[in-house]
Amino acid sequence: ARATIGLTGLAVMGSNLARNIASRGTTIAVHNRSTEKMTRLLDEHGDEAREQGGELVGCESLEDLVAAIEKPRTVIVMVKAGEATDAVIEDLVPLLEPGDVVVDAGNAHVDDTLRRQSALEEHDLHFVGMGVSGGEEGALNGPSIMVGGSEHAYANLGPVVESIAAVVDGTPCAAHVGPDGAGHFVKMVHNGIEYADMQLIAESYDLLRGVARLEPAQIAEVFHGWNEGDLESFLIEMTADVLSHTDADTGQPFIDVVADAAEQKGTGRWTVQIALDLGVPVTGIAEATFARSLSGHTDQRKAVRETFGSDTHDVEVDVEAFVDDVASALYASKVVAYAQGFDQVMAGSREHDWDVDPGQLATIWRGGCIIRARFLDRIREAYAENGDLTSLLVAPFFADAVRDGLAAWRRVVVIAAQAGVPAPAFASSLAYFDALRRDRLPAALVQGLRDNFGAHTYQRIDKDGTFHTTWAGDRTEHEA
Ligand code: NBP
Repeated sequence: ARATIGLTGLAVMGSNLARNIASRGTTIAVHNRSTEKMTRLLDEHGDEAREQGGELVGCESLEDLVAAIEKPRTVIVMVKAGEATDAVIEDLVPLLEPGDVVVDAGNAHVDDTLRRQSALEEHDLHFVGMGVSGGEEGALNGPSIMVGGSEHAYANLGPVVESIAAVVDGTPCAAHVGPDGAGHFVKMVHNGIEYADMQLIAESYDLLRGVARLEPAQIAEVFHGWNEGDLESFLIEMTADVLSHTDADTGQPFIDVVADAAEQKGTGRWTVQIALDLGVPVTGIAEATFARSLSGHTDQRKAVRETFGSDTHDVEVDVEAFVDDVASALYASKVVAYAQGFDQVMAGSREHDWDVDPGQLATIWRGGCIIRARFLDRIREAYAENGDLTSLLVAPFFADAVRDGLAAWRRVVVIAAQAGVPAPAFASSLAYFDALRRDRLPAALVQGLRDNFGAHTYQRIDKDGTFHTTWAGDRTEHEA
């Protein structure tokens, strides 16, 4: 059987993606470095694929894989990110012919994607950086897929990915978001937003526990309720699930037996690093990434705890009102996190000439991916109303939401500080909002200082030009 597409790398993500593709009636050639994973996939799921009208064609070598696919060939690489991906691409290139397409479906840094794309271009091969979100479950039942690459590459790949993606309101959560690095870039920012969203949820939990003194099971109920309203999202639903879980060994709430050091694989860090280069203040994602780093600094945490004590201060709150305030603070901070993430997507798009459509992105993030939420529909609507939004914060729907929640947002940040419960993402999102709306920023003072110690010059609000004051001399102003 001639396969429509091929896939190498049959760990959990690759196998599930291959099964999903076959389940749509597509014939897919499959390969893995160690053959055993390939034979197991065929043994366990080969019949099921045939019953669904598709087929998994097992291949023992990359040569066999390439030979099994219709030309021009599309080969998905779903191996460990980094060196393994380079090694597989290097082995594939001599086996392919001009016009063939190599798809990296792992999480890659945009610089790696651009490098691989140029290298393959020299062989007249097309390279696609494809972001796949939704974890293992999504890969099997419907992920969100962000494709970066040429029109030629999307011609064959597009129908396959659109057939396996999650579907919301009849629209598949898969799209060609732009050329070369665009797919991996937006997937990276997606993960960055996911970091911020999870941190905001974690701070909400901590406040409900540390200030309102609710138990994990009660907090699970609160999240359960939130999931019925505007905050409805996969992560909120999953939070209720994790918080209501009881550890089988100890009978304790699961949340109390998990080590409180959050790990990371790198996409959040990349988002922040690239944001610094682009000059985009993604403060929510940065706080979330730093919060994970801080949690792992066990020695420092111990030393500071032993020096200052770990007590929190009792702050009198009406529990029901406080729960509502935290929900408002969470929503408003979430608007900031997404506004910043979309700003970064658009800054990257301008930098690389990708022409990414933010409305399309919100559309394909509505289902399948980890940040899927009712919220994304509102973002899609906001960009449909105005494609040139300066910030999501000023889209009428979100502006109203922030206005309505502002007093509560401030109360929550104040109470967090009074109680001694850290809420870095809540606090910095509020500071970001206040900084953007402030009439005069103290940046004027920073600029004055820079001119004083380093003759870095300044501009004036009342006339054009660049100026320097002779601070050490007669303090006269000169046009620089
Ligand atoms: P892993 O990231 O654990 O990678 C395991 C696969 O890489 C196996 O097929 C392994 O082959 C293969 N491999 C390695 Br390791 N080194 C190789 C080499 N030098 N040559 C050929 N093959 C090599 O698998 P995963 O968790 O399924 O993730 C796959 C990709 O998907 C990653 O890039 C990840 O970033 C991305 N991703 C993962 C998730 C998730 O939720 N896990 C979500 C979204 C994206 P072997 O069997 O012979 O060792």
